[in-house]
Amino acid sequence: MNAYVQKVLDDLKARNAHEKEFLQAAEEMLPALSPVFDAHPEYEKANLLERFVEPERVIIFRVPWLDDKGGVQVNRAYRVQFNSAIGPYKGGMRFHPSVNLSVLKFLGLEQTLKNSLTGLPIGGGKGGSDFDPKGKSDGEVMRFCQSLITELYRHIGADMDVPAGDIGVGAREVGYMYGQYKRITGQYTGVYTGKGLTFGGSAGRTQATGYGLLYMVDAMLKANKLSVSGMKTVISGSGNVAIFAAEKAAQLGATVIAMSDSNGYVVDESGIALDVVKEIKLKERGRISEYPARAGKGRYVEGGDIWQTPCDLALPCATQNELPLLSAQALVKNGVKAVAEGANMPTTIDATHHLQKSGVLFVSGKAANAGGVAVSALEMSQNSMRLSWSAEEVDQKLHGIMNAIFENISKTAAKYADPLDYVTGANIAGFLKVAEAMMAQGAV
Ligand code: NDP
Ligand code: 2IT
Repeated sequence: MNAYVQKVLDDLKARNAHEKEFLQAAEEMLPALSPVFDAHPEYEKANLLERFVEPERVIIFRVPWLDDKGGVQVNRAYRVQFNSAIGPYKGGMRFHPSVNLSVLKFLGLEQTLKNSLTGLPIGGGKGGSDFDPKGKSDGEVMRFCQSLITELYRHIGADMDVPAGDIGVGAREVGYMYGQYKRITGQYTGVYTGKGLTFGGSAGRTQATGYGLLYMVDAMLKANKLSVSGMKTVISGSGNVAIFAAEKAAQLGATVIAMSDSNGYVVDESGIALDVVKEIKLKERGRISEYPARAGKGRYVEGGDIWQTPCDLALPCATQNELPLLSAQALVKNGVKAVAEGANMPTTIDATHHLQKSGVLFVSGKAANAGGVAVSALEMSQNSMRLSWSAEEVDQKLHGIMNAIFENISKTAAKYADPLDYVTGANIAGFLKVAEAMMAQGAV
């Protein structure tokens, strides 16, 4: 590893010893950037990497809200404004009990390179709260969202910082947050993406991450003389990303045989009935365990490891570190051909290395799941122009963006590493643009 990169990584570990997810993301990313620093000694002179790994700003605040019994509840919320070199901070809000500063810093770091890879002018940010939307009434979720924005509104703006959805934040939550922003500021601007279609949302945003993931997989498989068609596919999660990944996979001729939630997974060798999953998860906010009874087929496994299910294509679309080494070993043993990350950092570092070493095609989240934020950037453009594009137009642009990302990461991989090392390709390609913009804008 380049000595300067090593030194920055060591310092980062010493200064943030308790932030394990953030350090994991940095440990995956920084070593891959070594050839960039070998080639650009001026970056080291400008202490570019020290600046890059430190978020520009972190906002931490209290969110008090009234539950249905009239009691006051308090949660903690954050916005990590990571990097604005190439555009306004952009990235989702996550509501999940596991949210803490480390998780949001890892997500902000990844988002910065992901957004760069889209080719669109968006910087990196991420936010969220340890609020758990599960089991809360609509009214409770609304009051929580309103209270959160009563504080956050002063830190965001269409040309400053544009949040969106992530785990636990979908159209309902975005609607409540956007409504409160508008109420307080009196401004009808594109300050959030993932809005409802009646108030400035973009056609195709709901589907974008999952569809984009499959466009990426399709491009990668074709480049390696393989095809999605006929592939037995396992997809973890059953939220926004997983559901629309499953939809596009089936459209491309794959058979999706397993999906999950945080309690367990279902296996249906005849092909998951996605309309049933949508009904349970999107309409009723229910559990995947209901699938066999509702679909009249398939079986449910409580707990367990979905990756033990033999498949050709594995798409982790739930959360970070959900695919550890043992799971990767099972996938390899069962003959998996490709793994693509719909979630952010779902595969641990040792699992990633095992898959790559074993000849499995692997594409990391910052490239593979960039379709969501790419269509968010298209939503920002439409809002600025006071226009709306059709679902077909947006989908065509999304497809073009995902193909361009694949071309960029594979060319970069070939130039700096192994032509099939799309992980290094994505890290370097994403970083180069941010680095150039940071250098051009001066140090302070
Ligand atoms: P959702 O909230 O819609 O769905 C999340 C899914 O993952 C649910 O099935 C959930 O199960 C499961 N899950 C969440 N946390 C855990 C956990 N700790 N252990 C096991 N399963 C868990 O979120 P999204 O689909 O939007 O996000 C999924 C992933 O994709 C995240 O990593 C997110 O950062 C990433 N992503 C999302 C984008 C988007 O546009 N939404 C864009 C790019 C990446 P349960 O219901 O039981 O909690
Ligand atoms: O991780 C991600 O890229 C997202 N959650 C989507 C971010 C966005 O601004 O659309």
